Amino acid sequence: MKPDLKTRHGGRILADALAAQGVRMAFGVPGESYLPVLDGLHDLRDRLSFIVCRQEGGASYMAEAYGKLTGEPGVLFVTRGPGATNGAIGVHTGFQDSTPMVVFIGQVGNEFAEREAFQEIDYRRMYGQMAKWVGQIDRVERIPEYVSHAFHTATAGRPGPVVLALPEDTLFAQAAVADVPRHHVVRPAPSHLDLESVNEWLGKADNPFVILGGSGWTGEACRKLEGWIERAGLPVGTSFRCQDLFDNRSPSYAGDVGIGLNPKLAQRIREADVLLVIGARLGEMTTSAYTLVRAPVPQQSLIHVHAGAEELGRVYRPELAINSGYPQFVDALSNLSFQNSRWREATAAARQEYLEWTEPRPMPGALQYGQLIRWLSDRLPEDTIVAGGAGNFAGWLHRHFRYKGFRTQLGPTNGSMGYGYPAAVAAKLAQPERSVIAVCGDGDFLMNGQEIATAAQYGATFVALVVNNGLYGTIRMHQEREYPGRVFGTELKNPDFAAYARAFGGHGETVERTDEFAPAFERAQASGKPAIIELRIDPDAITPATTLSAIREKAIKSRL
Ligand SMILES: Cc1ncc(C[n+]2csc(CCOP(=O)(O)OP(=O)(O)O)c2C)c(N)n1
Ligand SMILES: [Mg+2]
Repeated sequence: MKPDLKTRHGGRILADALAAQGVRMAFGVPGESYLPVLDGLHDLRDRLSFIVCRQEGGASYMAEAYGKLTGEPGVLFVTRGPGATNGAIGVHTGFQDSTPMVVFIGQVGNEFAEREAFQEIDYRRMYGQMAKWVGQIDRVERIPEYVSHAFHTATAGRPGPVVLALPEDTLFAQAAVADVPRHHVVRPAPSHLDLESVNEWLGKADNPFVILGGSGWTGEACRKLEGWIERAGLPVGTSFRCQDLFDNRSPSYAGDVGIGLNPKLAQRIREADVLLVIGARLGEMTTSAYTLVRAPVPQQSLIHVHAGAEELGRVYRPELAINSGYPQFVDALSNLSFQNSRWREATAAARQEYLEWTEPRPMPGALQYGQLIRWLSDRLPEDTIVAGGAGNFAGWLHRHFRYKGFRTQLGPTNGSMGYGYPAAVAAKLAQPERSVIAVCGDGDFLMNGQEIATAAQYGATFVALVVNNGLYGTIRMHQEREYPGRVFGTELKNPDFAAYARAFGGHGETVERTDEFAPAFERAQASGKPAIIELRIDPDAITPATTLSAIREKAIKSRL
């Protein structure tokens, strides 16, 4: 029997398709190009909230952070040309971070296509390299099929962004079509043979090391793996900005394998005989520019486990290439067990090195930023979500904060500035019961600081730290190393960030000394408003370990 189908316009069909896929929150900036979608979302407003943002850059980061945090595709709506171009940053981030996302973009009607009509862009070409798939829905009755395809593609194997263009005529047209049920998340599992080989290679390893990374994990899989690794006595590192995949307090945790890597940890990885890599792509940041693991044939026996078949053998020719989802691999791994006292000794030594490396050191100035990060790490609830952006200020966070559970870190592995603030907004809206903080640089924050308006509008209350050194510090550091003393294009004149927060109805604090921080943080938390604490640090304190002046002097000496 044929179902009794109601006729709906394209916008409503699309909104219903999203609800059928399980979407409960979407982010965007409106445009006249997709008015029927807004009308459809209006009907579903009790089930699906649409978070209206101030700039598509912020909105796309929010959708990305939502996808990263929940594992469900982050959904973004942007308008034609200008919206699509502003929104590209979150799509690039989602691609490099393997985050499931589905991005909808308004498109000129088919009657004007290919004329370079108002704001017209061919999104297949524009987003071709940044998305897993780019489609355009030209027939209203096929909307449910395209949406189902998009959600399957975004979540399958190695997750990533999918882009769908919505020509105006498709959205205004009417059809009587059925919804498609929720997508499956398609992930492979390892074979018996894969497990036998892992058993064999690990069994004969004297000096193995495990690296975890990537997306597609679950909290349960992480906890299970933690137990297994601790029983086996293996040392573990986490790839760049994936520090929350393993409890940093575990005796097996040896540190993060990213920028500002502990040299002793680097040596351990270089000298490992077997490297078990689960989920990490082994990208440039994780491999210290492909030096920890030699390309294309690694010096270590590499066991590479990845959910995306195309990632296996892409850079490295592994000894074992295992195409598997991570919960599936961890389940299978539980059937193996190892006892090796040499591993335990190495793990204990690696742990000791981690503890020494992550102790905050004194830095120039009255504000000891490293100590503040450690204070927060010791004091915040274990499941606090810490959203960070890109810049040297993040180095202290990576080094001194101890992540204690799955999805407590939101960071852009593509090093994209402006991420932390909107990511924190999305995190607080997605999981309001958890505490959230954002850690931003002065340059980094103002790339999306306008989203404090979104935080205020929707009641996303959390504390953001803005680390003010009056510099695009990272670039200044590289500049001093390459062209010492020739400062150019890296200095910033900043606003009063506390006043900025207040102008949006938020709470603002300015902290110049270490002992001012704790009371300022308490006040900010108690304010019940989106809060900003500006941290005025000494610009000479350029990393947790060195100063700008030391870098300059070294560069000058090396040129004499
Ligand atoms: C969107 C974007 N633009 C530019 C860069 C290049 N970049 C990397 S770090 C950085 C400076 C960061 O400055 P700030 O946020 O103040 O942090 P600091 O390094 O001073 O701690 C720049 C410009 C980038 N990574 N992302
Ligand atoms: Mg700065």
